[in-house]
Amino acid sequence: MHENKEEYIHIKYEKRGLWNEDLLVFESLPSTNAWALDNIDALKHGNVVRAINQTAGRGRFNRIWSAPEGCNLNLSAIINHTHSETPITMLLPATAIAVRNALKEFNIEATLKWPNDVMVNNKKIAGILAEVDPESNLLVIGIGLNVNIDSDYLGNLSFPQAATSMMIELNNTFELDAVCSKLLCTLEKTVNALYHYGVPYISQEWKKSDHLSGQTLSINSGKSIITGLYSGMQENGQLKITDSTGKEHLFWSGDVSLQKP
Ligand code: BT5
Repeated sequence: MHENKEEYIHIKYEKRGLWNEDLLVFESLPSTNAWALDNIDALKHGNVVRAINQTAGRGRFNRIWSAPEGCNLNLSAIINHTHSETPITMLLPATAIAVRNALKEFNIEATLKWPNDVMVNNKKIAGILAEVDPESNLLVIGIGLNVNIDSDYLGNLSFPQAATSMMIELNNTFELDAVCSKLLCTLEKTVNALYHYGVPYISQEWKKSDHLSGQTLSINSGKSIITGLYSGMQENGQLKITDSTGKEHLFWSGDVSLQKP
C-alpha cells in the first residue's frame, strides 16, 4: 500500500463490496477516488472504498465535491473492465442507472443528466466521477450521494446547479449503511446486466429517465460552447446534439445547461 496507509486506518473491513469482495470503510479520507488511485496496487475488481467523512472530495476537472461530516455517502468502486468488449465509457451511465435504481427503492424518483449527474426534481442529488489507473487499467468509479445534507448547508454553498438530498426530498433521515448496501446491490446488478446484455440494456434504461429528453441545451466542452437540440446518448456514451443548421455534434464530456423554452 501507499505510504499514507498508516495515516488513514480503515475502521471496517467487510466482505460486502461488489461481488462480495472487500469493502473498506474509513473514518475520514480526503477523497475516496484519490485514495483508491494511490493504493490501486492493493485493490482489485469488486473492492469498494468508503469514507464516512470526505474532506477534499473532488468532481470532474478538479472541482470540489462538498459533503458535511457523516452526512453523505462517499465511495469508490473498483472495476476491472479489461476483459469486456463493451466500451469502458458505458460504466459511467451504468453507475448513474444504479444510483437511480437505489433511490427508487427509497421511493425517490430520479432522472439522469448526461454525463454524470443524478437529479431529483431538477436538482442534483448525486455526482459520479470515473477515473482510470493508467498502469493497471482498473476503473475507479466514485459516487457522491447526498443523503442527510440539509437545505441550509446546500443553500450556503450556492452551486451553479441547484442541489438536493434524500432527506430534503422525503423529510426523513436515512441510515448511511442501509443506503450504502442498497446502492452496492443495485450497482452490482447494473454492471452485471451491462456485461450480460451489453450496451442496449444501458441505452434502454437511460431512456426511461433521460433528464435531457426533448430539451434544447448548451454544452460547454472546455473548448467551445454549442447549443442545439438533444439527440440522445450514443451507444458509446457520447452525447449528440443537433444545432439550428442541422449539423450534428458529438461530445465525450462537458457541462450541460438547459435552455429556457
Ligand atoms: C461530480 O463532478 O458531480 C462528481 C462528484 C463525485 C464525488 C465522489 S464522492 C466519492 C468519490 N471521491 C471523490 O473525491 N469524488 C467522488 P462535477 O460534475 O464536476 O460536479 C461538481 C460540481 O457539483 C461542483 O463544482 C459543485 O458546483 C457541485 N457540487 C459540489 N458538491 C455538491 C453536492 N454535495 N451536491 C450537489 N452538487 C454539488
